[in-house]
Amino acid sequence: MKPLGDLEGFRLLPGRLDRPAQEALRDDVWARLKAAPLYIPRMPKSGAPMSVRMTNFGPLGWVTDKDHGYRYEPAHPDTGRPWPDMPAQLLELWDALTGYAAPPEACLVNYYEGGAKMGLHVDADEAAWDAPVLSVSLGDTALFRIGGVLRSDPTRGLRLASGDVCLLGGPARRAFHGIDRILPGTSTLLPKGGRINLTLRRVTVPASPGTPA
Ligand code: MD6
Ligand code: FE
Repeated sequence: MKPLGDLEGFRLLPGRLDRPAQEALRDDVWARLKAAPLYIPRMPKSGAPMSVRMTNFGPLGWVTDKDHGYRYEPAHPDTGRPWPDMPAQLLELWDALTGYAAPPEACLVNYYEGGAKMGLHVDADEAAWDAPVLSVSLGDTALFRIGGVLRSDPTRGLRLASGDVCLLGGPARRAFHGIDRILPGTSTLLPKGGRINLTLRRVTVPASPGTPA
């Protein structure tokens, strides 16, 4: 566990997944991309394409397009089919690291190649704000940037390498963060290079025990 300055709730677990675990997870992701192909997400209103390609696993998936903006949907926007199930390893990692009483509902898959990056943002489309977001990195190293709860807060950069797991929980759950760039040639995990980031989120507030359905 590594506190980030005063950013309580941020945890970086370098090398949490060893090489065999990374290979198994890569293969589980790969196998699911046939049913849920990577697509180019578009920004709300402008319709400008993002530089990463995306897909999702699990009962809900995070999507964005010109007309309807950021939201969670139960089906792939191109195929109309439900998202594939979440790899078991990811559910185990969630249980082992979050201590959250309910399983994650969405696994967003971000695929970076070439000059792909992701601007500073807060993951804010989930009703379950009390649940952390858990991220797993595979492939080439990324330069990750994280600041505070205001976009104008000072930021710091750190590297996310293949097999690293990071958690944004507590106050850090609302911190601005993004990916400046990917460092090509830093991993042999993905045959064509690039980087895959998997972020697990709880979206809906779990029913509390004893609440009538
Ligand atoms: C990425 N990660 O690593 C983008 N969000 O490609 C995120 O946006 C992220 O790493 C929430 C929690 C952890 C993250
Ligand atoms: Fe994020």
